[in-house]
Amino acid sequence: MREPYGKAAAPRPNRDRYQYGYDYSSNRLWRENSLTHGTAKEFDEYYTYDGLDRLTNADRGTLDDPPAEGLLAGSTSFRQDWALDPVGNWDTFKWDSNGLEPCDATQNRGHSKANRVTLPHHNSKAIKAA
Ligand SMILES: [Ca+2]
Ligand SMILES: [Ca+2]
Repeated sequence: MREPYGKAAAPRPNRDRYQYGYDYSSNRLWRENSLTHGTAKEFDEYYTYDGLDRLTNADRGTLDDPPAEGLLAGSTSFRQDWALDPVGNWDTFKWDSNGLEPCDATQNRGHSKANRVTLPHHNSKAIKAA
């Protein structure tokens, strides 16, 4: 990169450097941030899919070696889960900041035959549908 007047810009250090792993269906199975390797929080991610190749889980933590083995036990620092109906609607969405039960947020939804959200619930508290 060059700045105006031909002055060379100083190279910027990388903030993140990612490597990825995929399955035979081209689903991303893991993401490793190699710049955080060996730190207290590595911010690697591991993903899970259902039989229709739909994302059902994303965990953040420290990947095992090899990464395809998943995250090291006890390293999970963030988690999201989706339970999907046959047409791909979220029946349940869970989100958690430390990866351990209980989840910080659980949202349950219902859907009409027209595929509209009819029953959103957040942490088991009903929210009036708009
Ligand atoms: Ca790592
Ligand atoms: Ca939790």
